[in-house]
Amino acid sequence: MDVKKLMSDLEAKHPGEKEYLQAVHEVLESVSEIYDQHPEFAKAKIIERMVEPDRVFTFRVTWVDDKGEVQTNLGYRVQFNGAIGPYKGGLRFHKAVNVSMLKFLGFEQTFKNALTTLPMGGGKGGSDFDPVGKSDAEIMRFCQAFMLELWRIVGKDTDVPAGDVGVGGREIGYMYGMYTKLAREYNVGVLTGKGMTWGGSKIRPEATGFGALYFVQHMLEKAGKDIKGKKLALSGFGNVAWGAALKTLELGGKVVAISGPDGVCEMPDGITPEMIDYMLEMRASNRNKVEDMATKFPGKAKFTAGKKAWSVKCDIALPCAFQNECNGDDAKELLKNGCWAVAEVSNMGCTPEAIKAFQDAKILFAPGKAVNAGGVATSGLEMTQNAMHISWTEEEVDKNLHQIMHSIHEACVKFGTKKDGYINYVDGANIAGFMKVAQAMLEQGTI
Ligand code: 2IT
Repeated sequence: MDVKKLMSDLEAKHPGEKEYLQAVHEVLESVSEIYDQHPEFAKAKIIERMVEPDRVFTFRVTWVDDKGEVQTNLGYRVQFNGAIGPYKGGLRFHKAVNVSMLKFLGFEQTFKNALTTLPMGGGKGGSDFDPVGKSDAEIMRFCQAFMLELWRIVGKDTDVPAGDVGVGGREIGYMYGMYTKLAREYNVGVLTGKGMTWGGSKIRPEATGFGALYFVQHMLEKAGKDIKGKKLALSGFGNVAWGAALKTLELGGKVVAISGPDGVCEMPDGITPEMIDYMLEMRASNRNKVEDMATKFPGKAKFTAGKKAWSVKCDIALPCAFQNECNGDDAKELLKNGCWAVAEVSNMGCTPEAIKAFQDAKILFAPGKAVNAGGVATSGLEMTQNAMHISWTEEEVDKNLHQIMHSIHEACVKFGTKKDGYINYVDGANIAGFMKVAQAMLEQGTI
């Protein structure tokens, strides 16, 4: 595979789509060798087909704010790859959302979903709507206006969105309400992350964070280590960081930092259950400030403006917020402070420079598409329960989630172990996901 040529062709075709090109480049680097061992892939032009989304929808979303002013945002749904099942992936509401960001996320989602062992294709969507500072009524009106367009695109067997950054249970509820009104279809399978009284799955809210910690447990176990008593630094304070903090405590680890766009909260004695509960209020307030934690718990959390979680001394770092939130300089600082394991819980949380620094230092590093796959996997379990018109118990869902994370870890080890014994989890995840999607595309012919 000529990675350079493929990349320069893509750059010419999609100039300026930075995040998308970054995500594609990483996968091409990982799969290049195995691709060349399978001439049937090149013959069918699998890679040239796989890097392009099946289709991209763009639409206008117009709504009225609390002052009575008319607002217009852009809405998107990227149906990236449907080879192994209906499109599946979250909706992101964030002011920086654009086609490049959603294409990168849809591309990553395709491989992630393949890793879950469940039959789900890759998709992603969202809007440049900025939830920061918005009232609950504004959130509702925006979600309803967004669904006025989205409902024609999605469906339980075609495309099943869920939450992502800026979209949680509340937003899914408002969108679902509008969907049933428009489609007059009360089948609960069209969105996941639903409420517990209308088709949601137990453990789905916690699943991304819980799954990440299960993955970390397997990774540590394989390296002969244990999470008990270890210090963890987390970025963000949203749904993902919340679930990760809950499970960390349960497993005997100590969360010593969380962060936000405004700075970092350091907690030398570790986060407490009350503080973890408060993270939910912080998210719901739409203030987007981690400083609120230090204001609420003055003796326990110390806020420093303008600093990242990576400035706090830790054993294990968990990026839980946004793409490229940990860069080469951050990686150097983490390594200098003795950090020996990094697991991306956000999608593409580390820059290529940061990943290289971790891998050169031979510390444990695992990528988002493996670590955070528990979220979408549990969405898949929600779809299964919806299709069967039943609800599983917490124990049943958690057991399935555990098994899935175990099998993802195994797949990474199988495809990522190098001659010297070092496990390159990035290669492992990319190759395992790629092989499954490539095989499906090959068997379905040239379409
Ligand atoms: O990035 C992700 O995997 C998600 N935001 C969850 C997607 C889903 O469909 O549950």
